[in-house]
Amino acid sequence: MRPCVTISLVPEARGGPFVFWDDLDEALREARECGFPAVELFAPDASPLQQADLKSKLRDHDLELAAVGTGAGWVRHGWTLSSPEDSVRIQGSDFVKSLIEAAAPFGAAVIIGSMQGKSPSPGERADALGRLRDSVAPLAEMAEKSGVSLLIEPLNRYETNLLNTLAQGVVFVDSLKPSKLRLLADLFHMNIEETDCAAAFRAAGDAVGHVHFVDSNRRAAGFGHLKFPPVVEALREIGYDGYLSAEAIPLPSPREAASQTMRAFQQYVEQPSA
Ligand SMILES: [Mn+2]
Repeated sequence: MRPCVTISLVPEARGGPFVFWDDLDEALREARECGFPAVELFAPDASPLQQADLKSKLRDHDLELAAVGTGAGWVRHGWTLSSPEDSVRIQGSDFVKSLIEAAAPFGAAVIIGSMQGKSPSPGERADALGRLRDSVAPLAEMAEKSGVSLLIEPLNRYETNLLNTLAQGVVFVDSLKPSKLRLLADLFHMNIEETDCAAAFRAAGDAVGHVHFVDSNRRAAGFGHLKFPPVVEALREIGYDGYLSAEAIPLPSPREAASQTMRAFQQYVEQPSA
C-alpha cells in the first residue's frame, strides 16, 4: 500500500474534501515535501492532463498520477450517468470518456463517484441503476482498451441512493463482468454506511481497487474517531496493494492535513506494531 494525496483544480468544489487546492505547482511541491509518492487530481476537465508539461512536472517531483476524479461533470455541469434524460447521460459519458483518454498516458485510474447520480425517488432506483449500468458498460470497455483502471465509488446516503455500500458496489461490478471495473472504498462514506468497515473490506476482497484514506469526520486520518488498525489489517488480508489516498478536508491547513495523513500512514500501515 502506498500513500497518495488529493489536489483540486476546480474552484466550484471549494469547501470540498481535497487537501491541496488551485495551484498545481505548489501542490506538487508540497505533496513531495510531505513524502507522498503519488497524487490524485480533481480536474475541471481533461485539459490539465493534456498540458504537455504535466508529465515532466510529475517527474521533477518524483510523483505518480494515481487517479483522476470525474465529479466536475456533476459539480460544474449537472451531468450524471444515471439521469433519465438521454442528453444528460450522453454528455456525462462523453465527459468521463475524455478523462479516460487523458488519464491513459499516465497509467492513472479514473473515478466515478458523484457522476453516478441518484434516483429521483426510491421507487425508481432499479431503473436508475439500470441506466447507470448501461452508461458504465461502454466506459469500462473503453477503459480496459486504454489500460485505465475504472473505479466506481459507493457514496453515503446524503449524496446518492444508488450505491451506498461496498456490498452494493460488488453486485454492480459483478453485473458488468467480465469488465475489470473495481470499487473505490472511501472510509468517510463507509463509516456512515457500513456495519463494520473491516468486514466490508473482507467481503469485497479483490473488487477493491482504490481507497480514500480519511477519518470519520472527513478530516485527515487520525483527526477523527475511526479505528484504523482493523481496517488496515483487513486490507492486508485481502491482499490490497493499491493507494491509500487522502481525500480529506484541508483542516487546519492543507499542509497539516497532508502531514497528518503521512503520520497516520506511518503509524497504521508502515509500523503497525510500534
Ligand atoms: Mn471519496
